[in-house]
Amino acid sequence: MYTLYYSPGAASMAPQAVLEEIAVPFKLQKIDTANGEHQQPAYLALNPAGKIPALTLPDGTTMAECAGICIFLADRHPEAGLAPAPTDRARPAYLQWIMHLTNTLQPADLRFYYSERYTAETEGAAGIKARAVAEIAEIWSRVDKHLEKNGPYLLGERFSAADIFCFMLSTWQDSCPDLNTRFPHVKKLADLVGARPAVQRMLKAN
Ligand SMILES: N[C@@H](CCC(=O)N[C@@H](CS)C(=O)NCC(=O)O)C(=O)O
Repeated sequence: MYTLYYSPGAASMAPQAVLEEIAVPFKLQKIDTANGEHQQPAYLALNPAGKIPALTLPDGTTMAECAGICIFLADRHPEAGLAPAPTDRARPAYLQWIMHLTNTLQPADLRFYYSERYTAETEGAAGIKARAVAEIAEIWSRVDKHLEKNGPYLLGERFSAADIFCFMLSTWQDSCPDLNTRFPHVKKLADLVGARPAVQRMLKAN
């Protein structure tokens, strides 16, 4: 059985929604980040980076990185139809979107939520946060334009794990409070993904 180490509202949401979509048995193990459980030896033994999420596989090995976990699970369970196969023409765009989101939007969100970690001077945090807000809006704007032309999903009519990843990021709205009004095509994708029973189950646990 899979075990997903999660924290409510954290980057474990996308892997959890993917697990729900592929409908395999899995266990949720909550990590109390507010009390620093993710920095304790027991969790660091699973993920030395001390970040949420981590996933223990049925064979006992553990992996981390939310985008990697989503890609792995979608490939390991192709019957769920969450990922174009490596030979599929949609595969490059699928990988491009997940990697783009995890390499641009997600780090900008981290700079917003943990701005004090990105400066050695306490007064520097506000500027880092402000820059992150601007960058996050720029990235959402590009995603919105893509969806306007090619939506409703990142791969057009085809739903994939990339949309689940995009959905997770769209729920972090403190860093983009006007997302729903400014980026209506992102909102449309989020509404479609958020209405899926598997995603609803994930949201309930968060
Ligand atoms: N690169 C990691 C980043 C994960 C990450 O930063 N997770 C946050 C929660 S959303 C976390 O663990 N925060 C606790 C901390 O950094 O102290 C991934 O994509 O899985």
